[in-house]
Amino acid sequence: MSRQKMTPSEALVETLIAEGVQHVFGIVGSAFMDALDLLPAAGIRFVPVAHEQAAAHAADGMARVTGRPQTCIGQNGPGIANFVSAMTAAYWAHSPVVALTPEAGSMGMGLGGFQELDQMPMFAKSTVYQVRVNQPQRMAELARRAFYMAKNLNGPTQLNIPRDFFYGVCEDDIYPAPMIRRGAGAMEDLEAAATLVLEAKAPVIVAGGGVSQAGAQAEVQALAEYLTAPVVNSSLHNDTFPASHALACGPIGYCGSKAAMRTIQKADVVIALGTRLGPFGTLPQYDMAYWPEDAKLIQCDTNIEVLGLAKKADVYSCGDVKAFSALLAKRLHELAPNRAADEARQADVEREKEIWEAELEGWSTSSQSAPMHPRRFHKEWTRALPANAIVTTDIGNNSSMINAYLKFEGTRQHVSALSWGNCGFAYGAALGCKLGAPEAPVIAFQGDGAYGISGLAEVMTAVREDIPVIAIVACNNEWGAEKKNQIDFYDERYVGANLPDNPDYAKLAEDMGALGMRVDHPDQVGDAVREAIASGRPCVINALVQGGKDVLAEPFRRDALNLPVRYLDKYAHLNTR
Ligand SMILES: Cc1ncc(C[n+]2csc(CCOP(=O)(O)OP(=O)(O)O)c2C)c(N)n1
Ligand SMILES: [Mg+2]
Repeated sequence: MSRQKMTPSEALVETLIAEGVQHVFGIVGSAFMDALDLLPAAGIRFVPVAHEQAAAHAADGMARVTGRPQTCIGQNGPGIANFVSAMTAAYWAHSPVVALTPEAGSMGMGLGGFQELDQMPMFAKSTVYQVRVNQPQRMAELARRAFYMAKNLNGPTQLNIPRDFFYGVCEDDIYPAPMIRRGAGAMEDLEAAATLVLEAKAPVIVAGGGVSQAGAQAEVQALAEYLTAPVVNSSLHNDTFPASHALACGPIGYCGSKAAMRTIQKADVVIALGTRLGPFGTLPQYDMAYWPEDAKLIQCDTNIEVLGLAKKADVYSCGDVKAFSALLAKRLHELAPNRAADEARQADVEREKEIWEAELEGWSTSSQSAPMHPRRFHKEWTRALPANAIVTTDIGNNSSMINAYLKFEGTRQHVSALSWGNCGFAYGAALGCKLGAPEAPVIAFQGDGAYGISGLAEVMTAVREDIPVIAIVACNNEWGAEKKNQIDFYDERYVGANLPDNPDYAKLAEDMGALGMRVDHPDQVGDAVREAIASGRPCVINALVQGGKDVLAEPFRRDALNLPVRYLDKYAHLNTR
């Protein structure tokens, strides 16, 4: 488009079109009526939600499955404040969400008018870029910049728009922001990595979220096969390496795969691809301090900020993991063309996997009870998923347990709350995933507590907007993950940890116009999942599972809790016995 006369609302909407945006998630508000009015004619679907948090989660989920920036919008003040938690989830997930945040009008700002709050500070630490449109004429330029930064810094951005700046006249040339290629990083770093890897006896690859985002699975696989290097997924990224591959060990981290953790424990060189190696995913698990402190470390990431952040490495490379993996494999072939496959290592990986699978099976099969043993349930529902299923996962004890069961062959299939760890993530994210990948069954998995935070209300959104996501609610009548802390540290004194008298979420779903199913026996689970997928309707599976100390998995933050110490007499009975 050459320069044309248009309004700022038109400039914004035309920029969305140029960026390939087809959906805007939000709740209607006077602050952006003028732009909203254009969306249908622009071919952009406005997707109204029940709470703005879900709008930002949906944009995040959609961005994660499509790899393209996605948007949310809301009313200035309270509507935009409702984005904060979800934007932070997107920030730590490196997800390109562009939040369009109308704010109080420029002439009234600072007077304490209606719905007024400075909207920049609240996103300062959860965006990679934020800008306030300071002149209506700059709408297209600054909107394009918000997309440029979201794409190239791979994270959420904020375009803050005083509400009167939707009106006026501008002259604009509309075009999409460029995507800048990074390449494989510096050649010196690649050479140093090749040298280290060739000396290694037991290299192990950590495939992080960046592998999925960069579409680097094939390159990582070729590298792994050349080296006979086992591959572990970083925590909550079970979709970064095909689970059925002979070298795939599963995820390290909380409730992950013991095979992966025992394998990385033996590494002499770790090749960390697209991961910050944060504490969330490298802390001891199952009483196993598995991180190989003495191993050499090669870390490649496109984001310079995460290099060396959590672990000191021997070689850093700031590059695209896809290009880096391909070029590293090519260089290794040149340096050692006749390297043979390491059969002993392959056999070791197979042995570790067999041991772990047998142990997990032992935890998961014995019970036939109703309500179900949670692990038995997780085995059944994960087994019933088709290969192309996308699963969004929440935070909680059950949401963590499933890390050992969720297996994926492709990328962009595991969409989790990651290190922001907010209960109430899964359902909103699933709405966006489904719109981004309509052909894939999308499952939102969460506990009953998390479901109450935001999933429940958003079933209305799924029905109204005909977005057939399937919620699985692990109903154990407790905030299990936190209850486990009260079990282990507070002598089973439960404060706020129980959820008595839960309603039947299946019936509630039916009332809201969705399909509702209630399962309480393992034999019902597979059929329920298959029926839900076949129905093509929004569906809620209320799964009654056992809770309490006999079944809850170990707490995650054991490292961060102390046993209680009380000095005042009135609290003396609360001392650890
Ligand atoms: C928004 C938010 N509030 C509170 C917490 C603290 N928290 C972490 S896990 C958890 C319990 C989750 O319970 P539920 O969703 O029922 O799953 P369960 O642990 O029972 O499987 C809570 C309250 C959190 N992570 N996020
Ligand atoms: Mg629960």
